[in-house]
Amino acid sequence: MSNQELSEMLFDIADMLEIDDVQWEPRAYRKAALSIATLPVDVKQLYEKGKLTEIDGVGKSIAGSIEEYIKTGSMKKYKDLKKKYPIDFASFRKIQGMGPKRAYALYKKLKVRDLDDLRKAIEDNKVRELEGFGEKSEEQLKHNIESFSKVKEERKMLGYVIDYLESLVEKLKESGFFERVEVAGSSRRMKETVGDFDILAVSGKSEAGMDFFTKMKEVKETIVKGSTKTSVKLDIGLNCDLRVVESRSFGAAMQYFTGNKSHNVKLRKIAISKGLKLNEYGLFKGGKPIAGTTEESVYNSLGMDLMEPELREDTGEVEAAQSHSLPEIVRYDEIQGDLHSHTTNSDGTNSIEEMIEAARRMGHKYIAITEHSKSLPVAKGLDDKRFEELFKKINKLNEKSEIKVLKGVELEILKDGSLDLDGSTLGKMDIVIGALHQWTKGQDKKTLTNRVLKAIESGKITTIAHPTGRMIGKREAFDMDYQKIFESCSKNDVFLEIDGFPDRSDLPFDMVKEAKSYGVRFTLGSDSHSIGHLRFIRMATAIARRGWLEKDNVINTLSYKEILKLKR
Ligand code: DGT
Ligand code: CA
Ligand code: CA
Repeated sequence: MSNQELSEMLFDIADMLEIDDVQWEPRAYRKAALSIATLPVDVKQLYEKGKLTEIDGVGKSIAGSIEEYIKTGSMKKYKDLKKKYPIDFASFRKIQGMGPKRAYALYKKLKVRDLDDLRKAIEDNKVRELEGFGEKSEEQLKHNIESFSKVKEERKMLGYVIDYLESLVEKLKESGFFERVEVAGSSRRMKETVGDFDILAVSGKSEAGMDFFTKMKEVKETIVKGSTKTSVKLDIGLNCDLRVVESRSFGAAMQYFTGNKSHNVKLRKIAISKGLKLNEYGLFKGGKPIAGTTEESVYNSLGMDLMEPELREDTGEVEAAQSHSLPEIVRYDEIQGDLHSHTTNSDGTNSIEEMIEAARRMGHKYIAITEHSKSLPVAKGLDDKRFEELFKKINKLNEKSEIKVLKGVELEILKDGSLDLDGSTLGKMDIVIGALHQWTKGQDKKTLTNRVLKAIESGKITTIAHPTGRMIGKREAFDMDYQKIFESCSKNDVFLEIDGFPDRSDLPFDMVKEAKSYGVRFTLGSDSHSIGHLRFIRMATAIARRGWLEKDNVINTLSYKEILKLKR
């Protein structure tokens, strides 16, 4: 049993309970499923240590089901439901517009069980005839299947799998077969989605090392196995390449396999122009190696400064490294706290005390609690009165705690650009995050842009939440005049958020770089809805770094006191 299999089962149960109109339980199962999918350790190990309920979202009842599955290889609740609903929910979950209830309607009326059945039914124009579907929604489904089921399912969001990757690397290091093990590829560049993992190693016992690798419990299937390169399929559905290289070539190999490809192509051209040859084995002059042990030696010998992997996207970093004008990008350890989070007061699943304690353990100096506002009832948004109560509580907590809580809101920007709460409560807040969650589909580019501009110019908001609204693999960015928005943010000293929640990763890094050129500053937020999400601040920081941000461009590098002084 892999974590991935178990997680899919729990997601399935959630979907089937939703069809049965069961309240609350689907949400609980989804939460547990998500935690398990991204757990860096084997669930079975936790079970053996009696620690199942320490998994975020796993209470007694779900723990019982997991135990049953580990012991007997089957889960009664799952089996019973599956008898009623023999549907491939896992595939449908990847397609927008195919929630469990629609999947069930298609099954009941057309015997659609999986993606192939669905494609056929659409081809035969049968879906449009069903109640609640129609021609338009049939076409929409067709589009969604085409655009997302093929490409996107092969890439994974790094935020969900980075802990897993790091624990894999840790195990390789501890095996004793390798002198060095390092992550390369898109994961090293901290790209928000990754197509596969690339790991580089140095080993005097590479045959044995590769044996160890292919026998790891995370490995589902070996694709190719050799003493210098082995590729496997992992249980989380990603491939992983492990390459063993010579110590003297390690720097050149790290450079090459970190990429990206077009960054490499540029480097190779520069080498050629200097009469040199660059490849994954080193930098050569007339067949003689002149650099390659370290990455720095490779870059320096090409007349360039060494740069952080996050910058290597061929967006000007090669030229900047040549002219010694690389930005000094913000460091992970310069981030003092998290500026976007939720608790059980709105749609989060941990209490404020639990969130604070978890943030403290991470080393944060502060955390902003930014609950939703009243016009977002699906997220249990708060009105003025409830915010006032919450702030009284926060003031009390702040008195005795070393980690400070910033009082905030994720405030609905209403249909016409006005704000969801009035001045007096807003005045008591340390951070006001304006957000678009509703009425965006019906508005054209100009209307949507003006709506955001009005909020920026109100003088009442600190920052704009997840500015493009995109959801990776699910929803495109809003069509807005972003240049105007950047200009106005800069003029009014309103910040833009970099939301590190993996599905959002918003602003995207290329837009961060563009906004920076307008003089915009940024707030970083994990957008946590539970303590397990707090780790996504790292992903927000990665995007900041990929967008060339320096310490001064990022509000989270300020102390609690300095942030309070920013209040308008
Ligand atoms: P991914 O896996 O799609 O998320 O992205 P990467 O960047 O990890 O790409 P991958 O795994 O195909 O290859 C790892 C690195 O190897 C890549 O970043 C640069 C280098 N590389 C791969 N193919 C080529 C190539 O054709 N030419 C050059 N110069 N470098 C390449
Ligand atoms: Ca890769
Ligand atoms: Ca690869």
